[in-house]
Amino acid sequence: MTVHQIPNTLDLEAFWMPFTANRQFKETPRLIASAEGMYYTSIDGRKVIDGSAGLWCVNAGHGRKQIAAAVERQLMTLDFAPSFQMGHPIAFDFAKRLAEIAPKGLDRVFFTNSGSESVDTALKIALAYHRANGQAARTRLIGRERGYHGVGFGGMSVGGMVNNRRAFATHLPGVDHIRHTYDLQRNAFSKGMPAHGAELADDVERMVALHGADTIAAVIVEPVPGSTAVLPPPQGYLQRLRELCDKHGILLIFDEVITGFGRLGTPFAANFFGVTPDLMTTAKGITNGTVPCGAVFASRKVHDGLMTGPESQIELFHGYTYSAHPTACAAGLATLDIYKDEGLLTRGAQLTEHWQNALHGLKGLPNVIDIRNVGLMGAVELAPRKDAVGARGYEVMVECWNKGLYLRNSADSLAMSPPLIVEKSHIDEMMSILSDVIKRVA
Ligand code: PXG
Ligand code: PLP
Repeated sequence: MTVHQIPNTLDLEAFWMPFTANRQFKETPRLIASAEGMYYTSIDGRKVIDGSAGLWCVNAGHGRKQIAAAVERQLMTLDFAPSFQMGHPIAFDFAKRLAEIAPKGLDRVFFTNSGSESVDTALKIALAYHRANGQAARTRLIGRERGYHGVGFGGMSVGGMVNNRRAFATHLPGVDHIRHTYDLQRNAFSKGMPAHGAELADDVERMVALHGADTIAAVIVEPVPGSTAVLPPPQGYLQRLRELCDKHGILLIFDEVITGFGRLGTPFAANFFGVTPDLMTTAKGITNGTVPCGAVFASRKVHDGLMTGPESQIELFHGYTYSAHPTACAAGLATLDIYKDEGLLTRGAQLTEHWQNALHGLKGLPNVIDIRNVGLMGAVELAPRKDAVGARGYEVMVECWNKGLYLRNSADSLAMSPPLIVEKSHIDEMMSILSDVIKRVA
């Protein structure tokens, strides 16, 4: 296997890289110099197609001048404004525009700076909501195995990816997890939503039997887990989860940090699946990945449930210095304009079939044990090597980079989700590189 090697003229030591094998990377770095449209350019001048929309965030493609211009204009006009007991107009404009495209009923918007902050915010809102409504005993938070909800203590606690938890022994108390829905035996090579597993939602009943419904504040799930390499929900699963949460007075939180802003060919996964949560967390695509920003969408029930007490009183003791940062709002408004003008929030629907066929065309290649897809998300699962889980996935990822395709590997799963400006020819280019690499490396 060749590993992309550059002359080590840059000093890479000081930057402690996130979610990276630092020592391995610094031996054989993969450095990106620029990006335009669907492509990165590496520092040695190679074009690399962006198969994962950056980190699932560059939904309108790279180098959008309209966003850059809006950010520059904003920085020159109002670089910062406090949002605690003060306001600036475009924050309200941005929230209103977001509310207009949100799933029906989720039209109250709380700003954060990232997916992790959105998750911790939503969990805190859920706790505060129950307390304000006379149910202060509802403090338990239920996540799901194999879930990813960012890296704050809240998100880590409800998350269910073992590596993200193991080193940090301390979690929030009173957290539990329902079972994940990945079932290779029954559902391998499903196209779209798998047929089996709706009954796994009944795990909520197990939580209720074990802990008592009156102690449970919220259930949080990704409608389609992304970080654990794209696990489309079984048919009927999310509907059942919604019914059970309603039955037991539990708030349902959809973590749409990845699935939000058009990734499934609908504005949000809630639209795609026809299931509306009480709270919805977003980030990433909200500014096309340009300026850090996140937002929690709340139903009127939740929002109004907290607008109680004397009017002079702060209703929610929560917020970030950079909540509704002017540059994030400017970037976000320009992003929403692009999504609207180019129809990007629904464009994926026209490409889903081509995407599905192209991905499933990899079936039969060596060591490919599963292929999954929904909307414009997809994953190829490789069999782990004996005694070296993740090695095959990592080598394929590196070799794809060398051959001109950027994708994400999670152990031996390869996850892809291109910018929503993708053309069929780009999809074919991605699959052609991936197929060659799997044949040689896997
Ligand atoms: N919730 C979900 C569902 C996510 O996917 C977060 C919360 C946290 O967002 P921030 O902005 O704090 O990173 C995420 C982030 C990958 C990958 O390749 C996924 C994420 C981030 C980086 C890489 O799987 N998801
Ligand atoms: N740490 C200190 C010492 C602070 O003063 C603040 C905010 O004022 C924070 C942390 C939180 O920072 P942020 O609001 O950017 O999340």
